[in-house]
Amino acid sequence: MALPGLALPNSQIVLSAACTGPHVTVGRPSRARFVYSLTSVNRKLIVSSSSINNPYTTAGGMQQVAAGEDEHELKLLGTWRGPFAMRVRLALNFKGLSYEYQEEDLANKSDLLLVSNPVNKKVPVLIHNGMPICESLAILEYIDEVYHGIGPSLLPAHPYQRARARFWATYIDNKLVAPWWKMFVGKTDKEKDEGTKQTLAAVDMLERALRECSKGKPFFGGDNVGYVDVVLGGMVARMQGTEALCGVELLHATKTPLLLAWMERFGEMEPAKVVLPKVDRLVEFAKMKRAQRALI
Ligand SMILES: N[C@@H](CCC(=O)N[C@@H](CS)C(=O)NCC(=O)O)C(=O)O
Repeated sequence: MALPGLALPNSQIVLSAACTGPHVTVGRPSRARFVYSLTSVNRKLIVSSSSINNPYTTAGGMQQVAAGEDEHELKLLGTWRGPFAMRVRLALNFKGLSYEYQEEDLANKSDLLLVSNPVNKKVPVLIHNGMPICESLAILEYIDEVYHGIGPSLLPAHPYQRARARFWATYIDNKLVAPWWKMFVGKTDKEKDEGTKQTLAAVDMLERALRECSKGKPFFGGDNVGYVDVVLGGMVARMQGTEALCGVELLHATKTPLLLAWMERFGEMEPAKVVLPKVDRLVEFAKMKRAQRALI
């Protein structure tokens, strides 16, 4: 697709944020880049690979960023197959924000990743006007605060509901994402069985959480996709691939009817559809990685 923008020196590209196509590739040959816009935010987007002001390593610290400022620059370092970067892409897409996406090779991390997240050296990292933000849940909150009033809010307005949403997001990380990994790559059958039991228990609990949080509406966030939806949304492809990868039926029409319907509904929404990996591709890749691990 042609880039509706103007190339500038020093790797800078100015785009109209009103680019309408779902995918605009801004290719530097070595790394995949991706700029996405769902709605036309009436602003200019500046995409740049210029210097990074790192609040984790420099005394300079974070500058105050005014929400709704006229120009912004968002770049996300991620990986297509992980749930953590995926939740950030989902959040950006649901809020209709344009961003540049850089796919990281985790076996050969870019200098930009290493300098942006020198502590954990992990993705995702969101770089906003040169300021890196690390840890997916912190990034989601940052996006929601800085772009308050642009697109739907992720976190609820009421502090109590906000606390509950954060609780379930942490629950998903600790009780679903981590055990799922154990179920998938456990070193022994015992470890895999433990992972499977814990994952299934988490799914049951999330069915109850969805019933309570949604109050009969389609999402954890109620009528709209919210914080917990995008956090769990990062796991959708893995959940859909679980049977093929682990031989376990994770969601069940009678045991977890709400979650099953949620997953289908979520996966069909345009902001999710354009970014969620194809399940077959994920399954094939994950099997290959697991086989490589077994040989080590
Ligand atoms: N708690 C982190 C987890 C991030 C994470 O584990 N990222 C993985 C990819 S899915 C990673 O970068 N791994 C590279 C490594 O461990 O070296 C978050 O929520 O952002």
